[in-house]
Amino acid sequence: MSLWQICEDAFDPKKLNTQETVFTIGNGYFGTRGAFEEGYSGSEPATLIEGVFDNIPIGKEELANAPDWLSIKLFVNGERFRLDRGKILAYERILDMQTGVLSRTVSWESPTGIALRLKIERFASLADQHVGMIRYAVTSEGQDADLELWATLNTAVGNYEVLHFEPVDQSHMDDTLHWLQTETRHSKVQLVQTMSFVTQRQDFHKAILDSDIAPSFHLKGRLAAGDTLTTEKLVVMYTSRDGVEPRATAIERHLALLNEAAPEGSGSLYDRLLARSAEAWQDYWRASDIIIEGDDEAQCAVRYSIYQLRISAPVGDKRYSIAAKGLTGFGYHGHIFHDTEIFMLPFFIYTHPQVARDLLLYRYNLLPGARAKAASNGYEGAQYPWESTLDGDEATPEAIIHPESGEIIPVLNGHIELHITSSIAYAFWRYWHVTGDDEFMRDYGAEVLLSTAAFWASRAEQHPEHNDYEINGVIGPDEWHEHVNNNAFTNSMARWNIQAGLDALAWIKQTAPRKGQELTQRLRLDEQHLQHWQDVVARMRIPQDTETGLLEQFDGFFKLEPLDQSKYKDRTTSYQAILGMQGVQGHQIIKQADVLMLLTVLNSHFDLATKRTNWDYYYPITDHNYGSSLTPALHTILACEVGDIEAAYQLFMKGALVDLQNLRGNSPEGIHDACAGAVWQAVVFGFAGLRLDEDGPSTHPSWPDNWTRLAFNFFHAGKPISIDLHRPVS
Ligand code: IFM
Repeated sequence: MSLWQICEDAFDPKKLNTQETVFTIGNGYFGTRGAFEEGYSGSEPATLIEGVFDNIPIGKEELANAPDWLSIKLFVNGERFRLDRGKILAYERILDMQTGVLSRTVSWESPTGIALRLKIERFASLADQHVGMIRYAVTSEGQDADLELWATLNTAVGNYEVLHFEPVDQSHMDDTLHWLQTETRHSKVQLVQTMSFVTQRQDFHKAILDSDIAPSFHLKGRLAAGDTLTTEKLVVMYTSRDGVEPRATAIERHLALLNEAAPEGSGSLYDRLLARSAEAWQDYWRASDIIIEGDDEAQCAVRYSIYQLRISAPVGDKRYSIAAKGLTGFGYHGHIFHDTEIFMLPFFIYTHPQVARDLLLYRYNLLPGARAKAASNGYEGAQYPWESTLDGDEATPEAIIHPESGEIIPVLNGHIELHITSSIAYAFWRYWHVTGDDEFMRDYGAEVLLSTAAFWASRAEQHPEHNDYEINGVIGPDEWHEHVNNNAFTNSMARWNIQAGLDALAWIKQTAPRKGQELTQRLRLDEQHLQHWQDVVARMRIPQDTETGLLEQFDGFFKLEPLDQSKYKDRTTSYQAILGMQGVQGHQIIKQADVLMLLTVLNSHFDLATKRTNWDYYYPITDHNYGSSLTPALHTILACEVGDIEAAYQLFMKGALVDLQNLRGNSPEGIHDACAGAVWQAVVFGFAGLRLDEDGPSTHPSWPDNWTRLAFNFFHAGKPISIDLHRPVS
C-alpha cells in the first residue's frame, strides 16, 4: 500500500457519485470531479471554477458547473467502451496525492470479444492553474481493431438539472485547437475553454467537428494487435473574472504550450506539463506534509485531507474563499461558512500564511456587506452573513428540503446564527498571533476586530433585572436548538471579540497613532462607545456553574429532557431525522460541538478541570455519527487534553475517513472540507499537542496505539519550525 495513494480496485456503479467526489482533481482555480471520460447515466461530471457563480432562485447564487472538459468516447469496431458492458478483466483507479494525478488502468473485453487495455491519466496543473490535461492510451491486446475516439467539450452538464452556461461562440484553428465560449445565464461570466487532441501516430485520421454544444475532435484508425494508440487532450480555461480577455488569452496560452520547444528527453507535452505540476505539488508537500508512522490508514487519510485543502483553496484571489465543499460538488452551492475560519484556516495560517492572508482579505473586502447587514438589522458595526459568496450579502436560503426527511423546512441560520461574526474576528486575531504580521493587523485586522466588536456591543441587550448583558434568540453551533437565549459559545465569543477590539485599538493607538486616529474617527469609536464595550465585556451573561465550571449550552438547556440513546443503537440517521425538528429541540442531544467548541477555540482561557467537567457532560450527548461532520475530528483536541486517547482516535478517524468511506452518505454532494481542516488540527493540536504561548511553541504528545512517530512543519513568526516526535519506548 502506498501511503500517497487513494486506490479503487473495482468499478461499482452504485458508488459512482461518491467516488466522483473522492477522486476530484484540482488546483484551487478549478476542481474537476472524478467522472469517467466515457460518461455514464447518473454520473455528475463537474468542473467548478472558483468564484464563478450564477443566480439561483433560492439561496442567491451557486458555483456554476462549466462545460465538461473530460469527455472522450472510444469505439472499438463500432462498439462503445463502457464498463457496464462487456467484461472487466482488470481495474484499478489511483489518485496519487503526491503529484495530483488521477489514473485508471482497465483491461476490458468488448461484448464481441475484443480485448483492450486502457491507461487513462489526468491532472489539473498546480503550476499553471488554467490548465487541465488527459493522457488516454489504448492497447489492443488480442487482435487488430478499428478505433474511433471523440474528444469533446460538452456543454450538456449542469448543477444537477440546472444548466448555467449557454454557448456564445465556438470555432477552431486549423485542426490544432477548438475554442468554446460560453456564458453564465444570469451573472454573465464569460468562460473560454480551448482544447487540443493529439497523437504521434500519423496513421490515424483526425477530423474537426464544430458545434456550439459539443465541439469535438474525431480520431479514426486501425490498431494492430499489441499496438498502442496514445492521445493527449489539453484544455486551457480563462474567464472574464481573470482580468484578461479570456478568448485571446486562452488561445494564446494554449498555442504557446503546444509550440514550446521540448528539451531532449523531456517527453511529450503531457510529460512536461505534468513534471511542472508535480514540482509545484512537491513544494506544497514540503510545507504541509504530516508524517505518521505506525498507522498506514491514518497516514494516508491525513494526506488526503491535506490534498483536499490545497485543491479547494483559491491562491492569489482575494474575491473568493473556500466553500464548505470546496470545488468538489454541488452541496451548499459553493457558499462560504464558518467552516473556513474555524476549521480550515488554522492549517493555512501555520503552513501557508500567504494563502491564509488572502482568505482573510476576502472577509476584509466584504466589510461593506457586513456593515449593511448590521445596519439593516438595527445594529452597529459589521455583522457577517452566515453564508457568503461574492458581494458579502447574506446568501443563506430561506428554506430547504431536509436532506433526510424530505420536508420543506425554514432556514433561520441567515437571520439568527450569529457566531460567524466572532469566528471571523477570531481568525484575524489568530493569524496575527501566529505570524506576527503587524502590518496586516494595522491595515486590515484591526478594522475587522473593531467593526465586529461594535456589532456585538450593540447586539447585546442589557437586562435590567439580571444586571447583565444577554444575547437572545440565536442559533449556536449546535443548530438543532433554535431561538435560544445566551448560547455559551455565542456569548463567550462575542465577549472575546469586544475585548479583542479594545485591545486592538489600544495596540494600534500605540504603534500606529495615525491609523488609530483614522479608525477611531471613521468607525465613530467615541469614549461613550468604548465604555459601553467595557461594560458589556464585564457583564456579559455566560451560563456557567461557578463551582463545577460546567457551562450550560444555553439558558434552560439542563431542563430539557435527557435522551436515552440506548434505544437508538441501530440507527442510520441523525437524531433530528428520528425525533423531528421539534422533538430534537426538546432534548439534551446536540448536533455538533458547541460548549466543547468554545473550549477548543478559546483553549487557553479554560483550565483542565473545566475542560474535563464539560467533556464528561457534552461528549456523550453529541451525535458524532449523524450530526454534523464538522466536529468529530475537532473533538480530538479536547479528548487528548482530558486523556481519553481512545475516544480521541475514534473521533479523529471519523473525520479522516468521512469521504473516503462515505461515512455520512452525503459524499456525492462534495468533500467535507471543514472536516479536512479539523483532521489537520486533530493531529497538530490534538495528538502532537502543539501550543503557542509567550515562551513560543511547545508540544505535549498523546500517542494512539501503534503510532510511533509524528512529524510536521509550520511557520511561527515567519520562521520555519520542524516538529519530529518519537513515541517514548515503554
Ligand atoms: O457550517 C456548517 C454548520 O456548522 C453545520 N451545517 C453545515 C454547515 C456547512 O458545512
